Amino acid sequence: MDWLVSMPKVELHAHLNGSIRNSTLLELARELGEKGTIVFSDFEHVIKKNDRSLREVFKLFDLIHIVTTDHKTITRITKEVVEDFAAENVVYLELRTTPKRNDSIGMSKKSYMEAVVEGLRSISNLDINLSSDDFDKCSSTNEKKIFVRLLLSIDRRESTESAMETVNLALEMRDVGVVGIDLSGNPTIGEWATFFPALKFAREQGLSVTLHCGEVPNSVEIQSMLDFLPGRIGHACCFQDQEWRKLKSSKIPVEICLTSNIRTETISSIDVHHFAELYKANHPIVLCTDDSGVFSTNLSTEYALVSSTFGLGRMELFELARKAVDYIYAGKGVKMELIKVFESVGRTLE
Ligand code: 6MZ
Repeated sequence: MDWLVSMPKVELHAHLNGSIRNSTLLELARELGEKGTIVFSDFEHVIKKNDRSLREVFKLFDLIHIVTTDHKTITRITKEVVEDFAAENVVYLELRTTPKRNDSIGMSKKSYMEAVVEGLRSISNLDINLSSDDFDKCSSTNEKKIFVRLLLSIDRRESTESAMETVNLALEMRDVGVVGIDLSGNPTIGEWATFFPALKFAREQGLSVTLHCGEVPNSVEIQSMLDFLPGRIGHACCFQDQEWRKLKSSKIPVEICLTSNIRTETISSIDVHHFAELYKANHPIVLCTDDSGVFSTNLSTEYALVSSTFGLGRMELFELARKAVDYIYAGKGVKMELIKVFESVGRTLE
């Protein structure tokens, strides 16, 4: 495990609010309980529950949003989440979050995202590189270096107009590290046709797009999503034979979130997870955490799980981590820097 923690890693599927530290969530919930905004004991029980259905997970997210949705808290959790990923040697992080509007506290989607960016900038003891394409341009000499890029999520509850607003915000924020758009949220809600115009526009404007795809069986939607040819998809759990064939021929990289899929009972047990089939077929895959806070995991643990379940050795785990660099949404300069990082560690393994 120590070795897996020290290995450089790339995280491409992490939701900000799902990655909140348990200790922070409990602290914030306790404070709101004292103010009478929530009943803390209800909250405590839900947070500590382990195996939740996918529906229960989305109920939990609604609770988390009550606790986290003010500017100061968003700034705090962004800082903590990046620090946690850096601490386990994640060298490139694509962090995704849903810009939220809350008129009662004067929050717009834009001010929400500004709070996120403030969180990134407030990290003083890390070499955090937001807009530059080159590690060497970092001024400080701290040992931990991490590139962070942002994806703006469209929640499946949103309207076309609201989704379009998020895409326009992403375009405005390209110079502070926004590289793409994600479609996420409760997969039993919303229609592909609602989001399609905004996603198409995003891509036409040069943003990368990743989609939560096949979290529940929905053949029509899965086919439409694969036809869209997104840059990556997340999960791909409930695919039929025909969809597997289409996915494999498309070579669309899949963000694999093992613990999340097991905890939400989207996959019945780890040994039958489609990781094995995609890995054997040499299909592009990247191991990710999804919601490290909600599912009590981290990226090193996900690699350890692959090792213990599917028997991958050190070289194979390292290759898996290294190949993820091919699927990042940041530009060429960042890719080159990451290749160098992996090359230098790779030499010590030969
Ligand atoms: C689909 C998910 C998710 O955006 O508030 N989210 N959407 N499937 C999943 N796997 C179980 N995990 C998280 O982070 C939390 C939001 O991310 C999406 C949900 O919309 C959730 O409300 P942000 O930072």
